[in-house]
Amino acid sequence: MSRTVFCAMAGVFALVAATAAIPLGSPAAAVSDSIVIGGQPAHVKDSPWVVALSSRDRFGETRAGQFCGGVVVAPKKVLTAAHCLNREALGVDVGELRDLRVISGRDVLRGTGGQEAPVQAAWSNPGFDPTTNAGDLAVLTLADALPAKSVIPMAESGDAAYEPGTGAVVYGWGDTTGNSDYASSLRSAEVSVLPDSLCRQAYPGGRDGTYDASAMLCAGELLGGHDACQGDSGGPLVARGRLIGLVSWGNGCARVGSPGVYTRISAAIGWMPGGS
Ligand code: 4AZ
Repeated sequence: MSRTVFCAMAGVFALVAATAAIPLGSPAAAVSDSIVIGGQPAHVKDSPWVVALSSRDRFGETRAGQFCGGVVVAPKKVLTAAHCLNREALGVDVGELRDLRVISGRDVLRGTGGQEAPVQAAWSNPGFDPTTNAGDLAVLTLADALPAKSVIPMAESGDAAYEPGTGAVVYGWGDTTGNSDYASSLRSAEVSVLPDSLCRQAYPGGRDGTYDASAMLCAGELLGGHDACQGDSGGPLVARGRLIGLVSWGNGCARVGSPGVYTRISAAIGWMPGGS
């Protein structure tokens, strides 16, 4: 993960936790010249399916241990990115993470609203390819059910929500500037589903990664300016009231000509546990 494309804020924090306050390495370099992601405050009362993943053991108390986003797709089932849970991101195997929690119903990370649910089981897609980022999806099972109103439906293959030009919204507590200015309260940014051809062009392979339309979804703005960034990984991309993507990777954040790349939900419904 030393190439331009780097997606886990988790990795940054694990690094910081492990080595104290050293300057950020390649992740910061990847986004240091990016522009703001162009978001605005969002509220879980309007988007109750957005959750934060937390481990205070690994990432400290400052942001309630937040290191990635997630999304509730069934009362006991939360989707996130596989790269959020790998050893590189966490510094330990996810099975060793005793205090992995799903924070729901809370806008302000350090606030007391909502709840922190322990994770009963974590399943990471064994087919996830950390080199291309294809198949970047994991499923967390909660011991206790969240309210049914917290669940967002997943858009199946052929759903109009995947059509290029469709307006979509991405949510998270990630970096708002590309300079490690992490949000303390939930934010959202409006983007558009972009044609696969744009991401194929932007990410033809090699240094900036390889876009695979069968597993990934391209979204952003033609002129940049609105995007997900570090710390947003695993969080939802929503269009027409349905989940179409999970924040996965990109070249920096909000750069012209470097759209965001998302895990394509329709491609995973068939093989994710309990997906169909
Ligand atoms: C990340 O590091 C990350 N602009 C997430 C999304 C994007 C870039 C990086 C897309 O988690």
